[in-house]
Amino acid sequence: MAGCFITFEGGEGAGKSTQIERLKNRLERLAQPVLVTREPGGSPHAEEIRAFILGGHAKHLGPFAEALMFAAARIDHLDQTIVPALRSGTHVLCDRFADSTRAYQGSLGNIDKGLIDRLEKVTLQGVKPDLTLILDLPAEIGLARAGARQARKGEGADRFEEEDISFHQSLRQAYLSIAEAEPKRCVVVDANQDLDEVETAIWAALCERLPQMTEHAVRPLDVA
Ligand code: Z5A
Repeated sequence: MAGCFITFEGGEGAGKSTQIERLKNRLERLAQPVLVTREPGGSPHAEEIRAFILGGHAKHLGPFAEALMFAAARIDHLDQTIVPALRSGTHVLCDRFADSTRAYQGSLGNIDKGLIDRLEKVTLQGVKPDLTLILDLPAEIGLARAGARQARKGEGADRFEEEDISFHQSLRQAYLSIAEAEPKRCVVVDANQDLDEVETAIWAALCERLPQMTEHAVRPLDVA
C-alpha cells in the first residue's frame, strides 16, 4: 500500500481523538495526505452498525455476536474507506481497529483467542496497521476525563462506558498484553501526561517507526 495505516487504541478517555487531530494537523503541515476515520464506523453502513451496537442493542446476544458485528462493520470500513485511501497514497489514522475487538470482546468477553485470531484473519484479508499507538493510563483517570467531557456535552454513557471499574482496569491490561505480544507493530504511549507531552511522544514513535512520514520535518533543520 502506498499510504501508511496507523491505529490508535486504549481505554475510555485515553485521548485518542484529541491526539489523532493533533497528528493530522502536524502531518498536513508537512503536506502529507491524511484521512482520519474511526471504528466502529468510518463508512455509511459501518456507522449504522455503530449506532446499533453502542446503543446497547447487541449486548444481549453476547460478546461473540458483538465481535461478529464489529467485524461486519470493519469489512465495510476496509472496503469503502481504508483500502482505497491507502492505495491512493493517503495515510490513514484510525480511532480504534481490530485490537479493540481483541481487548473488549476477546479478553473481556472471554472469547477463545484462536477464534478471535481466525475472525481477524478473514476480516482483515491481510490488511494490518503499520503502527498501533496504545494510549495507556489508569482506568480511573480515563473514565474521569470521559465523564467530564460527557457532562460538558450533555451526553450519556454508551454500552461500554456503563461497565464497572474492574472492567476498565482489565481492559488496560488486555491492551498492554497486545503490545507485549506484538512489539514491532505496537508502541505504548504514556497518556497520563499533558496534551503536548503525549503529542511529542507520539511524534517520536512515528519518527522512529515510520520515518517516511516524518522526513519532511527533518529536512528544513538539516538544511539550516
Ligand atoms: N469497541 C469494541 O468493543 N470493539 C471493537 O472492535 C471496537 C470498538 C472497534 C467506541 O466508543 C466503543 O466501541 C468503545 C470500544 C468499543 N468503548 N466505549 N465506550 P467511542 O468511539 O464512542 O469512544 P472511545 O473510542 O472509547 O473514545 P473516547 O472515550 O471518546 O476517548 P478518546 O477518544 O480516547 O479521548 P478524547 O475524546 O480525545 O479525550 C477525552 C477527554 O479527555 C476530552 O475532554 C479531552 O479534552 C480530554 N483529554 C484528552 N487528553 C488529555 C490529557 N492528556 N490530559 C487531560 N485531558 C485530556
